[in-house]
Amino acid sequence: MEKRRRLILALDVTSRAEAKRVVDLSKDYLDAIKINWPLILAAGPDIITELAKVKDVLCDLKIADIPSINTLIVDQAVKRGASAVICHGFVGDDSVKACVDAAKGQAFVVTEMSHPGGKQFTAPVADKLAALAKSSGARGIVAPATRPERIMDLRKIIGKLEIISPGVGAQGGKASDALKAGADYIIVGRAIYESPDPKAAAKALADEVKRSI
Ligand code: O7M
Repeated sequence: MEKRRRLILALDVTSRAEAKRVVDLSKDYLDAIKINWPLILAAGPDIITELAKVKDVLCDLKIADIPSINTLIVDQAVKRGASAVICHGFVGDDSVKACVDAAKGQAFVVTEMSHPGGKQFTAPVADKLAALAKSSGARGIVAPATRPERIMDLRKIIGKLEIISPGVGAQGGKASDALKAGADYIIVGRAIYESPDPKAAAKALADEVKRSI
């Protein structure tokens, strides 16, 4: 995954045609595309392969199962062209290690989630989840743009691991705040794909990124 534009599109649309439209309009401003269950279920897993021809694809399956099943899931995603996967850490170090190994290190571990409910169960253990990401050999963590101060705290725990940060735009976070707090990439969905002009929305974010790094 390139680290030039620092912008990852969360492509949570539910048709192949809409996915293609949004990607065509925004791709010049992206380093990667993150896909989640809505698009995979709507368009089928071949969408991973299709999008991987355009940009690096992060498969956000938020994998959270026993190690043997995690391995099978990651193998399927990688076989279809995923550059990286996203897994949960609360399932424990063996489950995370299974993802990291199957993805050859290209796994990100979710820590404190960005939505209000993220404070309830994930926030109290986020530091431990970040430490687990580090000890498991993961590529990085997912940390909330809605709470930039937590990005700073988590950075202290993970050192040079990467931080990808959702919550910009529709959830109220600001790209500049997340990047200044130490995020390597921002993840943005609705603020781009629900915009009447996804190209202009992606460009505005790219400009904000440039001003912030
Ligand atoms: O920009 P949005 O709010 O439309 O979309 C945010 C995306 O980031 C969406 O795809 C979520 O699944 C994802 N996300 C969060 O919003 N919060 C989190 O704490 C974690 C993620 C995520 O990407 O996890 C990997």
